Amino acid sequence: MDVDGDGRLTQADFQALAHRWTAVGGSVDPERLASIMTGWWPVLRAASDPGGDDAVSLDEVLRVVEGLGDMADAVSGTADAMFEAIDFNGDGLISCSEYGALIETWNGAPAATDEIFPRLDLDGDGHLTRDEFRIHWTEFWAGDDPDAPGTYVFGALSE
Ligand SMILES: [Ca+2]
Ligand SMILES: [Ca+2]
Ligand SMILES: [Ca+2]
Repeated sequence: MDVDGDGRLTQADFQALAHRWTAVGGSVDPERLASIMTGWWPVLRAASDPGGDDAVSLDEVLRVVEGLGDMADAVSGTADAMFEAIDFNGDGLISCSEYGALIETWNGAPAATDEIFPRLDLDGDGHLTRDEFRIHWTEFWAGDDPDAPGTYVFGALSE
């Protein structure tokens, strides 16, 4: 999420993310997607930046994730909106190549997904359903199991 790489989250990071996502152009309304992405910022700031310096550090983010609370709606809303944005052919499923576009949009650069996609595709039918995606997305934000497939929902971990 730290789009400008300065080690903290600010409103500018979320605006840049929203811009990336509205450029993707799947089946979702771009304005809805942008409002969901930029909508993370006030929630995150309210929950984690009581000092009010308009920036959120990694430690502060992790504290919010510990007690997800008000973030739960933002998290599930984002999962659905991303799913629709990345489902380019509108068949209600995410293919391996569509998943690759998701990872590229989040990270701002292409990344290999051939090894990760099969882990996320729980029933091995070659697609992620909306339910599969929600499971992984929620696991990423709220789960405690580092070996769960959802750990890789954003792609491979950095070395
Ligand atoms: Ca930043
Ligand atoms: Ca699709
Ligand atoms: Ca599947």
